[in-house]
Amino acid sequence: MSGIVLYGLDISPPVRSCQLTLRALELDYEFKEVDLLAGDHKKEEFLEKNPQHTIPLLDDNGTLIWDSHAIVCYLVDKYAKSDELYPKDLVKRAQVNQRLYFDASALFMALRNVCAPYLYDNVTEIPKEKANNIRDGYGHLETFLGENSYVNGEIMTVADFCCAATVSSLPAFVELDGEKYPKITAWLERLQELPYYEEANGAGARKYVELLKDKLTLL
Ligand SMILES: N[C@@H](CCC(=O)N[C@@H](CS)C(=O)NCC(=O)O)C(=O)O
Repeated sequence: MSGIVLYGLDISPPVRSCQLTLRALELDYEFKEVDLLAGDHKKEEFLEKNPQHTIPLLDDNGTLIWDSHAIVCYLVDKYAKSDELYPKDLVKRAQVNQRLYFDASALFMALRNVCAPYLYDNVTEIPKEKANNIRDGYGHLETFLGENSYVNGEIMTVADFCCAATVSSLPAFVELDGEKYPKITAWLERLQELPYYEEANGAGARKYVELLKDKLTLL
């Protein structure tokens, strides 16, 4: 064992982006399940490690890091044989960071703002503005992809893992219309060809969609 522990749940999109990165880097790791619905993340033992009580949480031989975007960058910087997944070049890195922050602040938040009220407070209606935030996220990503194979050009980076983990989960709330978003659809199909995609993201994303689809009503 490498001494790397990932705390999470496979239905969680940001946990899955870390799993995609760990698998892309061919790193061994232990997966410790944190059951959010059972309140594991609010227990003293977990709060001591991550006072923000979010998953994923990485424990790399005692170094604790949370927020999936920080985790995936750290993993590539520390363990990758090349900088392809998270370039060291200042401009390229800034461009990848832009997509990472887009996922962190817009795309994933559009999902979380619907999912969390349902899971924790049984809010079963999706107000128009929250559904529109999801549609805006799809629209921006479609534009970013343009004629490129990946979100930052022709080379796959950790930004693809973060955005894909979220986008493959969003159909739980707003359908991803292949005719309206052909670039996103083709990009997801491209990522699905990765040998580790299904285990790291595909299965968990399907579970997430099955768990939540049709439980909420669009207003
Ligand atoms: N920006 C964070 C978001 C993490 C997040 O919100 N995770 C959710 C599960 S998908 C969670 O831990 N929710 C429990 C809580 O916030 O108390 C990341 O990328 O790691």
